[in-house]
Amino acid sequence: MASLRETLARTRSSIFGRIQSLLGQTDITNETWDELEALLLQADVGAATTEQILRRLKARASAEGIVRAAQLREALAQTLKEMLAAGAATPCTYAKTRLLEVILVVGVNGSGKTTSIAKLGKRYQQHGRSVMLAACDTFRAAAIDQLQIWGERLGVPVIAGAPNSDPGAIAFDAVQAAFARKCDTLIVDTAGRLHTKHNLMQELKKVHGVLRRSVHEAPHHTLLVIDATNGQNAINQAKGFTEAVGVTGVILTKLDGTPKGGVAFAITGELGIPIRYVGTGEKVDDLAEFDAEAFVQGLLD
Ligand SMILES: Nc1nc2c(ncn2[C@@H]2O[C@H](COP(=O)(O)OP(=O)(O)OP(=O)(O)O)[C@@H](O)[C@H]2O)c(=O)[nH]1
Ligand SMILES: [Mg+2]
Repeated sequence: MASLRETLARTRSSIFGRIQSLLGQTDITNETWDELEALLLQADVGAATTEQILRRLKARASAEGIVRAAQLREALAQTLKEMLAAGAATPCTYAKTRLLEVILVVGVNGSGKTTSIAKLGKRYQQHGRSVMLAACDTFRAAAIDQLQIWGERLGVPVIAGAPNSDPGAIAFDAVQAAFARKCDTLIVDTAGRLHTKHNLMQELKKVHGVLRRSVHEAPHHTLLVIDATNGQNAINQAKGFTEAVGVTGVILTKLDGTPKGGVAFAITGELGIPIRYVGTGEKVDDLAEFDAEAFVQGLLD
């Protein structure tokens, strides 16, 4: 299992490392600010969030009478942590608070939904939860197989239907099966889709609606899986999914091997959606609970 620090190596070495060297033994000049802005943009932090970070940092520097670039390091770390906390994340909890907890997982094609579901399933199991998976990606036969293979490996039941069957009907069956078998956690896989495809987003709304009508307050979590390598595109995707089904949290995948880890700041800064988990590799244990402090340290240390 890769550590968060290892996972962030590319983002750190390519860009945040340069931010660290920029903040060296010199006085702060206009160039310092310009450079910092350029580097944050390169790290996929996004224009709006970069502007926000700089505004806060300048206010902090002025309030604290900071004149040396090196002194900005700590102030920057603090500001970045605040930006990540903007999503107001309450910590992940695995305590059983209801009969059946429903987690709906959505996102564009290939973002890492099915793999993340296996990782989540294992995590919930490790906390003593009894997990069931629902294969509501009926679009590809291989997608059903993929989830079933994960189910076998984890030893958790998978509710699936025939390829091309109605995903809403599978969602309905899965809820009934979860109650019948006294499972307390149902994780629902969905087909990858572009946020711009109206009919597919309608289909996703249907699945969401079935869950909402079948279990009190469900889905209790709607997790959007975002591939960090998509950088700024991820922001528009997130907006589309949030408008369609409401997103309560993000799983940021493939942070390993990308220099675009700065997109985390854009997700919380621009969208206000908390990042819940980070994908740190392809294996079932390669999932970390998101921790703003550790994330910023992993980028700047
Ligand atoms: N390096 C790395 N690879 C990942 C991570 N998460 C998923 N992957 C890989 O990304 C690829 C796609 O993962 P899937 O889980 O099938 O993605 P999906 O969103 O379910 O795809 P569709 O169902 O086709 O929309 C696979 O090769 C995964 O192993 C991660 O955190 N890091
Ligand atoms: Mg999938």
